[in-house]
Amino acid sequence: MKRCHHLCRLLPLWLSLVILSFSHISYGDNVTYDHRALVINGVRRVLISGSIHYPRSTPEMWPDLIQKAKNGGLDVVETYIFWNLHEPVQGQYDFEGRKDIVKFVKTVAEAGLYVHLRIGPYVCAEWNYGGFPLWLHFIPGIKFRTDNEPFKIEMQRFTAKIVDLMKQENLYASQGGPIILSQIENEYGNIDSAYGAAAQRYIQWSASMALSLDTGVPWVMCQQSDAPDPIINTCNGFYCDQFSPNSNNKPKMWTENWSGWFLSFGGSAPYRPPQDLAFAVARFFQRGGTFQNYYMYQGGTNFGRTTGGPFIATSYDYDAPIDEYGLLNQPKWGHLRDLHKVIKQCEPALIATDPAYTSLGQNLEAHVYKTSSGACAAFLANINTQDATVKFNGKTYQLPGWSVSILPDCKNVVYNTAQINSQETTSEMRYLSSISEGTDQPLSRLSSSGWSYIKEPVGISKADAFTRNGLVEQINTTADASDYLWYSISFNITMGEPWLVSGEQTLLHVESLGHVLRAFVNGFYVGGVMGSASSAKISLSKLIILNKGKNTIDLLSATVGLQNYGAFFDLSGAGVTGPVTLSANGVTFDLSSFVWTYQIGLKGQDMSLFDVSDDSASLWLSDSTLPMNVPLVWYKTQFKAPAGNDPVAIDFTGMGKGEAWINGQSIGRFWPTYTAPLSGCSNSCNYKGAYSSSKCLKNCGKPSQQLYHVPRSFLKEGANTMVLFEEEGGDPTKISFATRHTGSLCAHVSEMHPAPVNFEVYPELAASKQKLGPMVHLTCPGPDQLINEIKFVSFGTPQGTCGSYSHGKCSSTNALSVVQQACVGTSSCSVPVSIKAFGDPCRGVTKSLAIEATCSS
Ligand SMILES: *[C@@H]1O[C@H](CO)[C@@H](O)[C@H](O)[C@H]1NC(C)=O
Ligand SMILES: *[C@@H]1O[C@H](CO)[C@@H](O)[C@H](O)[C@H]1NC(C)=O
Ligand SMILES: *[C@@H]1O[C@H](CO)[C@@H](O)[C@H](O)[C@H]1NC(C)=O
Ligand SMILES: CC(=O)N[C@H]1CO[C@H](CO)[C@@H](O)[C@@H]1O
Repeated sequence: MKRCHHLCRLLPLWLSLVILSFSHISYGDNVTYDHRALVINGVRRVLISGSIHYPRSTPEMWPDLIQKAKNGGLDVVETYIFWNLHEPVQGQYDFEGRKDIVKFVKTVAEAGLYVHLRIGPYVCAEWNYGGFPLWLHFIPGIKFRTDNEPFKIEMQRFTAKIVDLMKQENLYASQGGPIILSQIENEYGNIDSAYGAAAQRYIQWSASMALSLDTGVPWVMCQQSDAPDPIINTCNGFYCDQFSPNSNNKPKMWTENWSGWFLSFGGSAPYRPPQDLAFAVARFFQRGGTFQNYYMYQGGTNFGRTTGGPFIATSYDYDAPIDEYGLLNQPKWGHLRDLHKVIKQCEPALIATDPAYTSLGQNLEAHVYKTSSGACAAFLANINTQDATVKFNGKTYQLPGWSVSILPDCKNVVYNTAQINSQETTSEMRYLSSISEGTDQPLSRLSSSGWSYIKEPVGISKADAFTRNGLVEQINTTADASDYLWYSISFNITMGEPWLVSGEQTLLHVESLGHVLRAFVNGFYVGGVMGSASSAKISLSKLIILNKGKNTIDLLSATVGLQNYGAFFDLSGAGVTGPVTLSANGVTFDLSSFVWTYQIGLKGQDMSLFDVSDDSASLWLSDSTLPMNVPLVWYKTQFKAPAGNDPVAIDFTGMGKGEAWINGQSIGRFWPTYTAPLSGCSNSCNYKGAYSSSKCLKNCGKPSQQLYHVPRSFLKEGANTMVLFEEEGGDPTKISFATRHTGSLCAHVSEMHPAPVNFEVYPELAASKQKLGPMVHLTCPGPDQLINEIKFVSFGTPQGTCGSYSHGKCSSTNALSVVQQACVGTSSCSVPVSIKAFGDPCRGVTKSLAIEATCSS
């Protein structure tokens, strides 16, 4: 692929298309690197990259996500390759549907972007078992991620398989395709000390194995300071400006810049302020970086049982610039787009030279890229949290705290990371009623009459159950064929046992490696416990009542995503490893080493109750006594898809924990009863100062995840079928549907310190700027939309954030009519922030203009 440089922008569109496609067929790109940058066809490049993982959205969503990435200023789309998706059974490959990596790479190419293919094949990624297929664990003598022959054979085979697949389709840049980079291994340097001397041999082997595959493009290893030449070692983190590669011949590359953070069941929702993310990116380019990748640019959804863990949530939104549903996360997306634009303006200077550093005071830094041919770009950073005034090249500049100003001509600030020019939009959920009728009124539920059910038996019900002496580790036993393993034991009692109180009561105590445990005694549910992302281990203690004669204890152990990170993560176990005891009066009876009966998975799974094409229809009961708030029930209903094209979500409020299928496709585990801790959140997070994954949290005390994405492509016209397995107990009639859409459009600009304006990004402001000073500019997000309502406007001292602005003490009285006149009925409008336009409601006070508007088509 050839990028469109200035020359081809001047050519008629058809001609440039011909040239582009001609070049695509005829030439390969020569991708190399040097000390400054990746070098494509002899030209050093500054590249902005973003992660979009193909299986976390759908092929129907890919073109739109990639176009939004391109509009956001990305040059490169990065994805991992997920081995366990593609080879669920050893030697049986699957590249269909969401797994169609070739189609994904071609879709990126069609948009004119490059691809960074991170093969791993260990990927971490909050993905089940870090991307490894479970069968790998059962290969005799295998040890993962070290100098171990059986492992290396499999790793090489799969890596070669992927490289061959790409080569067959001519997808490497060297063949004329979009792939300019590949990654081998992943963040091994973080944990390799645990593997001793073998770690080094393994890294050497990984490097030469990758190189032997002859992709014609460079390989990288991230977080691997000893990456052997010519593999480029790269940085992952919230900030990477202090990073340097291990050789002066390698460029400074940032392969994972965490745009937010992932969500866990039981955790609050992390977010990262756009000002801090922009600051981190600007600092990286300020200090010599030339390639940076957002992890994630669009996070998406962990469908099915793909989440890692334990306890990674189904939503993988990540507070990324494009949200889980594919809508722009504003103002983050726009603020970064503006940043990418200015970095591109600096590209000629950035690629030419290393930056020259001068101190402008304590924690005040200037870096200047200056070429002999006259190109000059400067970055001025204030790493303090207080605002500062600095002198640079004889001029005075205001630097807000914790910000970088970018001067693409070394004179004029056109971007500051702390000052957001991009308008803000809110994304909202619109609740729908009685889906079965397809109508569209707020906040109603599915009718209870629409549900049928099947009860999942407690304990052993399948013919393939088996017995073992003692307790078994769960993952070794189920090979992750299901989340569930039943542990069952029966015994006779006389009622004279010393571990019974008053002949019948005893304390049942169970120790488990996790992740969730539910106990049933003689068929009755006595209680459950769950672990958390920080500690999967659990123990259950319940007083139970036993009968004379035969008693049965059934323990249901469930996993919630297998471990994906850490040294030897593949060996961290799950399930009831004991002890399991009964006790009273200081006497303990240990059941651990007795004969237990085991059942892998559920009867309903074996019967494919989630599959709509099944022949179980006659088994579903639809009597008036729909079981509610009891564990182990399968529920089924039919519904009409919400009208329109807006993304769809299900609100599982009322349900406990389980998995949901729409027309046979799993949308993932639901668990609205697992709530975030009550504390640790703040209403507004100060972007100033170093960020960490626990710094900015929201949603405290609320369900970690209440809304679950249903891709439009899972739905069809007419009747759709939803099947739920409820493990804990819930009320399916409380379930509701919502669609996600862009709500209000907001902007808030001060008359005194407006954000610097880059006229290349906002050309419409160029004409008026000189005359009128600061402006508020609003544009409807949709192509055929017009501003239809001004929901809020204040010129004076308004407060609050988009969606909840309020008037301050000072407020102009004619603001509403001025803004209505300028904006209503237009697709975009500009309003000056000045007393000329609004009059002066409070002399001597610095005023600002805040507007919230809505658009309609
Ligand atoms: C690719 O580019 C490098 C450096 O720019 C150069 O040394 C090399 O000869 C080129 N290879 C081909 C095949 O053009
Ligand atoms: C319990 O007692 C019954 C008869 O009283 C016997 O058939 C059964 O095998 C015993 N079960 C166990 C687990 O000992
Ligand atoms: C699973 O079994 C293997 C071999 O039998 C053992 O080495 C490993 O520790 C077991 N895993 C767990 C988590 O117990
Ligand atoms: C060292 C570290 O925390 N690495 C994490 C970086 O972020 C990615 C994506 O969230 C994780 O997969 C890594 O574990």
